[in-house]
Amino acid sequence: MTEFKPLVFSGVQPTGNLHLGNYLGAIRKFVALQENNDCIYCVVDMHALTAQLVHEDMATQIRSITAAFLAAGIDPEKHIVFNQSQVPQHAELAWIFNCVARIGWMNRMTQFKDKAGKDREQASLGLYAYPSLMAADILVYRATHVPVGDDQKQHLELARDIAMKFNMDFHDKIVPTGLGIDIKVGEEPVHAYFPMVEPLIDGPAPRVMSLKDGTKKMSKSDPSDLSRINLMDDQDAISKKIRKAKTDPDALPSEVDGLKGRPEADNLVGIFAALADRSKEDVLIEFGGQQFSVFKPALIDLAVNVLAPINAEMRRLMEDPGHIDAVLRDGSARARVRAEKTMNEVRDIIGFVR
Ligand code: AQP
Repeated sequence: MTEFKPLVFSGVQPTGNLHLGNYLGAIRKFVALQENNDCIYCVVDMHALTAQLVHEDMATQIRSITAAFLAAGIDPEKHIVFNQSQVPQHAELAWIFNCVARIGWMNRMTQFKDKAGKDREQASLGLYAYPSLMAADILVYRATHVPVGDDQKQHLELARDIAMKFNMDFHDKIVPTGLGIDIKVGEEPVHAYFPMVEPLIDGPAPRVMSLKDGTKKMSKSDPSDLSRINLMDDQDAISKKIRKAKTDPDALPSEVDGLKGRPEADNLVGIFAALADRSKEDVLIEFGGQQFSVFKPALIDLAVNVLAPINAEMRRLMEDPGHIDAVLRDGSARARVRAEKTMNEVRDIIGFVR
């Protein structure tokens, strides 16, 4: 059975300050994966239009996410760093996927329900079709692995459904053109053009929660800035936010089971573990039985140590927007070559004349 060549793809929206959840759930994993993989990392600026059309600071936001990628340690020469709107093939494949995806599938997407809120009639068509563009982002490179936070799991399942339906519907077109390869879906071998993407969601903090409410995801759009640690926060802000983070009155347990029913404690231990590259078990061996008055200062020191160099490098990079734009132009040119190859093959499979 032929395998798809492993390729990592992921993206981040330029929709506000990057926070610790984006860093631990996504960007930190991007950095680790680049050691042994071919990687493509994208600032998904077209996705940013789905919830809000007009962004006065769009260009700055795009540069800021790019700066975060570079400051965290992503190598834009060995890998590809670019912004989505410079590679129109994403939108072209998304249209085809809009015609592959079923309305019933889209209706099940919980992120649409959350983001559209009560007034669904007023949500943009783009917000509804967001997961189809996300599938195109990944599959226009026929990427196989996608590091994301836990909140994106459902969208990746949809990307697999779209890939599978395309593979099935065009089965007799893929085989004669010789463009597909054999993959195994469960026990069944299937001749496929698009791979079944694998989400990479592991680690001790796959879903970093709000510092104010351990049952809510840490999010850029939370109106309370105290709910999140921003990558651009200085030492004082980080320290204040962790000191004010909601906790319960009990000491930390010695085992992970003891975190059940204690969402805030679980969240802070998960953050500590992810920042220190340790497991939660290991962190609790050190801090089990201790009060938050001991744990929080240790977490502050750790967070400042990890985030301060990234913060300083992001500020330095942001002073030279010309350099950031050049990185994006170069990455986009290389991404376009790969994406156009896929699109030519997709056009042939569909039967478009070219
Ligand atoms: N709280 C989180 N914990 C772990 N991972 C997270 N991610 C986002 N929030 C958390 C991951 O970060 C990557 C980029 O996310 P995005 O900016 O493209 O979209 P998002 O998930 O909509 O981010 P936000 O911050 O939550 O923004 P809003 O407030 O606009 O909804 C993704 O891999 C995501 O999983």
